[in-house]
Amino acid sequence: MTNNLEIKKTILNKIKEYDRILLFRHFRPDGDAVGSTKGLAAIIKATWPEKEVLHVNEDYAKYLEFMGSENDPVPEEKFADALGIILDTGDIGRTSSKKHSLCKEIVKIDHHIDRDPYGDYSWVEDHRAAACELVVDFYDTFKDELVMTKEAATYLYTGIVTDSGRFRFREVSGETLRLAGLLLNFGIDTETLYANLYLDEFSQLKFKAHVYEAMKMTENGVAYLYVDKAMQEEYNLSQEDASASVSYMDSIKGCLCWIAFIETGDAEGTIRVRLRSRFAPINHIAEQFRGGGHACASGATVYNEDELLQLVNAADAYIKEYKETHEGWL
Ligand SMILES: [Mn+2]
Repeated sequence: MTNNLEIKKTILNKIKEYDRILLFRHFRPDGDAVGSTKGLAAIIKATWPEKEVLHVNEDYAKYLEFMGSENDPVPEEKFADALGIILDTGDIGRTSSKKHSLCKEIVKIDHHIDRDPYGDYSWVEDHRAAACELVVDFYDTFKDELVMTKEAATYLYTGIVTDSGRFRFREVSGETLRLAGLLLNFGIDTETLYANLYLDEFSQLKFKAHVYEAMKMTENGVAYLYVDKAMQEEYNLSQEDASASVSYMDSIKGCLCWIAFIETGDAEGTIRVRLRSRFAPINHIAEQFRGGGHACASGATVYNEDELLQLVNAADAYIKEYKETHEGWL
């Protein structure tokens, strides 16, 4: 823990040292990516109003629009003397903008497995439920110096709530709840937050009904679904909406792994894969198909139906073996 205190002190000093701080997250953002960057930005701005704090992202997610804007126009000349902070991004190839390479120095703050160490200063704790949890821990460590606001607390709480599956995933610890509790005391409007997270468009519910019709199940309990372009058009789905379909399959008894294949419609025939599992870590399957991620939530890419079926078969064989060699799964 002393080590982490050292790196946290270093990061605090770096933030103090620079007049301009540029924040980056991973592309195709989720609530944690947006929450951790916007939350840290809000803390820095509240603590040091004279500092320039900007978000450098080249994409956005419509379903997170309620969290507000996070694409600041930043002219090239503003990078050379700036500190770049990249949050919630395990692999530097997945950043929301490549312009981080123009920054004078880079800080990495993340909770993914550190397979691709990067940055001049790196603080990674892969047991944390969310990158937002690290930002709240950072605030808590230096709370005599840092200013938390209701706005910052709301961003950070949103990230913890979304990345932990509403405090359901195994990474959730007593510390997660303590830090989330600390945020709640800043007066977060959780009723509005959860309305933003849960309300569905009518068409989305129709899509959900379709998912339950169309999903398939292998012999050993791998549920999977292919969301082709026609389906995405029929139900007016963004890529994020289509990817979200994976979570619709998460509560089937005896099914330890569920996978959504999303046709992107690009020239290469790219099919994006979302893998999820309960009890049995499945990221090694993702790694065999150009992907990776968390033990029970990972992503991969396949390029045709053959590869799609290979992946399903690999997952099925692994789940069969897992069930034969483990007890207590449901
Ligand atoms: Mn995250």
